[in-house]
Parts: sequence; structure tokens; C-alpha cells
Amino acid sequence: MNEELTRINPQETRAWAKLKNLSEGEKPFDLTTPDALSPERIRAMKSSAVGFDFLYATHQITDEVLAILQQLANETHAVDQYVMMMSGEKMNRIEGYESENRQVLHTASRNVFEYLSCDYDDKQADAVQKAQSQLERLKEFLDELDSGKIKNAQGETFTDMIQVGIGGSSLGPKAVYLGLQGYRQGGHRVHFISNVDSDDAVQVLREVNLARTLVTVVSKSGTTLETLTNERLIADRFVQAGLDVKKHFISVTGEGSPMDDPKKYLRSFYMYDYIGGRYSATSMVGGVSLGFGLGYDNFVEILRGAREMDLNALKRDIRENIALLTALIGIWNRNFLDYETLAILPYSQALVRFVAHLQQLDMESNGKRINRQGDVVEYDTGPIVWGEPGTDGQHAFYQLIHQSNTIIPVEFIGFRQSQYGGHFEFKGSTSQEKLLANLLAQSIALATGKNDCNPNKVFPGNRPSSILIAEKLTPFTMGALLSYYENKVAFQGFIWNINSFDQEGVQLGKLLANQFIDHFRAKSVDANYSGAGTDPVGWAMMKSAGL
Ligand code: G6Q
Repeated sequence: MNEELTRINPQETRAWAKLKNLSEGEKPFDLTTPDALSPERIRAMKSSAVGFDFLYATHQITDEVLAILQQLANETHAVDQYVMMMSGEKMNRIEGYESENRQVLHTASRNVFEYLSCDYDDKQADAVQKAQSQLERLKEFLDELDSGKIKNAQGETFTDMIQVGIGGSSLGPKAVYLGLQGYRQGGHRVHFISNVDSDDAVQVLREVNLARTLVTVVSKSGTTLETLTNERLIADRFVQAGLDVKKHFISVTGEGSPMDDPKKYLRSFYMYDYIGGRYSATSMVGGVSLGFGLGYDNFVEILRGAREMDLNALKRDIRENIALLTALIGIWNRNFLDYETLAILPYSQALVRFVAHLQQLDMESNGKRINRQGDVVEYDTGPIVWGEPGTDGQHAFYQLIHQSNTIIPVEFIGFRQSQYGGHFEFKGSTSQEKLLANLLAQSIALATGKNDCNPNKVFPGNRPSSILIAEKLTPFTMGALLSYYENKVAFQGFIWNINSFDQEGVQLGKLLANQFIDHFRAKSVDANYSGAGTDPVGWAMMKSAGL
């Protein structure tokens, strides 16, 4: 491993200094100047890959900025670091300190087609082989369900699956499942339970016939309290209904975790420590429920799309590598134009939970303040990511994006065709045309703004955005979109010299929650219990909250 590449301080590169000069010295490209958005600019600032067109003329960039962003990518060896990650180097580590110290191999979970072993050092070979073998086991299992070899006690097939898991063990698969409702197979439905709020579980349980329901419990560690609590709650319902838990429950867990117990489950699948939760939708974490809900072939198409996008990430020219280009424009916006947040606005109802997934992917990965040597960094890292599907958002929060003093860069996502192909025409245009017209209009409105003699009707403009557009949201496109964002986040982390693959920031809250749980437990067995002696602050909070 060339460790030097994971020690580069981006602030010390020549490109960083040049970008600083450009952003401070001159005014960055002003989208409101007359003819700023020429047809030539729009045509030139377009990159295409894996069925996506990425339109970025509506960012505050020039060819000069792009050239220096390319230099920044080169000086920080962004693509070389990506190759190191893909090849199985231990990229999840903080040098000189205790850390997860792991390989980062989510890309291996979709490197299951033509294996290009000559391209890389073969430290990923074992992960690829494991991914292939898990995929074969999944196919076998889904075939047995389809053929009726596996049935319930009444000899019926299964109609529903509940995925129990939280964070990375839920968000990605749920976003993808909801994203591909037009591709559901066999009338199968998948439900997701994540929150330890029992209302989440009870609501789902009311919607299914337990006798024909499978439950997939997903936890890499096998110790996550929310997931274990929900598993037990659901198992209790099965027992009350006279059903044999072992014939309905499946596990997806790490090898050797407390949940790795074949005696308890109908079938068990593995997830591996080299795949982080938020990067795991293309592993068995997504595989079991997506395979059940959308069919095995559609799951394979998701993998194919993701794999194609991973291969695009190997390109060194930023105009050809759309994830890297988006990452760099994001760095320009974050570090040089000082924009703190990023709105991701899909013009596709199917992507209703996709931004929630991206929020975790980006903010848990890059919401960091120390570099890979353990030093506090002197520059901003991951932005605050948020968003909702358009056009609903337009009637809600776009006011602030257009007219407040806070500038929010936007990444629009759209598709030329709808998933179901309904061509309802009203007032001379279809619903899809109206949707796309809105998407394009928003991007132009944010960029150019509008003058008015009434100050309340002035749109200042010069607000950056980009459009990522594909033909249709298919399983292949969905897989490519997942990987595009995973790669964007990883590229930003490589350039910022931070570890995008751990999540220490969630630990403290977990630890303190356990202290409160201890208070609740003690209170339930001893009416006179007072935690004030051991934990006066926590106890005062509990009492003040009436608990
Ligand atoms: C994701 C995080 C985190 C994790 C959940 C669930 O990258 O690691 O969100 O996925 O905490 O963990 P388990 O799968 O171990 O239950």
C-alpha cells in the first residue's frame, strides 16, 4: 500500500491555493450576467456515463476552475486512492490510533460479473468470491421460495417480507425497494421496520398476514439494540399466532456475530466487516429483500448498474468520471464558496426515501473533523445533505432556496420517462413533461434569477445547481445511481484526507442511552430507586421530563 497517498493535506496542494485565489480574488463565475448561460456553455458543460447525462453549466464554475479541480484530483491522487480501495487496501483506518483498520470492499459486492483480476492487486479476490457465493445462495433460496419447495405450515407460499434492521441495514434497501415499485415481482411486498418505537413495528404487523410472512433480520454486529428489540417483538407475535419462528425468520449478519446461529433461522446470509452499513445495499443486506420483492434478475441488474458506475469511477479525466466531477464541484462549493448545505432534489416520486439514504451515506461518511493521521483539519468537510422529491418540495421549501440569504447548491435528479409509462395528457402536455419542465425551470430560475421593481418579487439568482438525468429509473439505473453517490462521497473523503468509512460519532449517544436504560430497568424493580447518587445530571433530566 502506498501510504503516502493517504497522507496528502489538500490545503497544501498547489491546486487548493489556486482555487482559493480564484474564489477570493476574482468573483466566481456569475450566473446572472447577461448570456452567462449560453447554449454553447450548456452543451460544453455536460458529461455522460452509464446512461446518465450530468449537466453542470448552472454551477459557478469556468473552464479554468474545472482545470484546477482536475489538478486537485491529480495532486490528491483521488483515482489512485479509489483503486486502492477497490483493490482491498485497508482504507478504513486512522494511522497511529486504534481504529476499525479494515478493507473497504463494497465494490466487490457487485464485481460478480467479468472479474478483471489483471486490473488490480488481488486483495479483493476473496471478497469477490464471497460475494459470488452469497449471490448463488440467494438465488437458490429465492428459487426454492418460487417453486414452493419452501412453504409455510399450511403449504402456502410467502407473500410478504419484513426487513428488520436500522441505519445502513435499512435505509439503502428501503430507498431502492421504494424506488423500483414498478418492477415488483409475483405480487410480493417488502416492509421495513427500523425504529425502536414500537409503533413502527405494530403498524407494519397490522398490514401483513403473519402466516405468509418472512422476516429478514439484518444486523452486521448482531448486537444492535433497536434491531434485537424489534426481532423479539415480532417473534413474540409469531409465537402468539401459533407460528414457528424458525420457519419464518432469516438472518443477514456478520460471520461469528451473536446472530450467526443456523439453529434459530430458516436461512442465514453473511455480510462482511469490509462492507460498511451505509455502503451495503448491493450486498446481502439489500439482496434478500430486494431479491424477494423485485426478483433475482432485477437484483442482478442493480448490481450490473452499480458495477458499470464503479468502472466509470476509474477514469482519470474528470469530465469522463461523473462521480469524481460531482465530488469536485461539491468541494468547490463547500470549501471555496462556503456553502454549508446541499439539497438533493429528485424529480421522481419513486426516489421518495433516496435522499434519506444519501443523508446517511454522506453525513455519516464525511461529517468528520480529523484526518487519517488523527489531526484536526482546518477546512470544512461534508455538507449538510437534505431534500425531498420535486415538485412537492417546490410548494414547500423552495421559497428559501430562491429568495433567502442562504445559498443552497442543488443536485437535481430526473428521468425522461416515468416508470409505469402513464401518458396522461392535460392542457397539451403529459404529467412527465410537466415534471421535467419544472425541473429545468428550477435550475434556470436559481441560476439567472429575476429583477423586479417590487423587492419582494426579486430573485437574486446566481444559485448553483446541476442536473443528473437518465432515460428511466430501472433496476440498472438505480444501481448506477447508488454507486454514483457512494463513489462521490468516497472521492470527497479521499480528497479531504478523512476516513469516510467509520462512524465514531454515533457512539457517545449510544453509550449514554444505555445508562438511561439502566435507570429504567432499576426503577422497574425498585420503586424507591434513585439514580441521583450515581448520575445526578441524567437523573435530573429524567425527572424533569416526567419519566
Ligand atoms: C452504517 C452504520 C450504521 C449501521 C447500523 C446498524 O454505515 O454502521 O448505520 O448500519 O448501526 O448496525 P448493525 O448492522 O450492526 O445492526
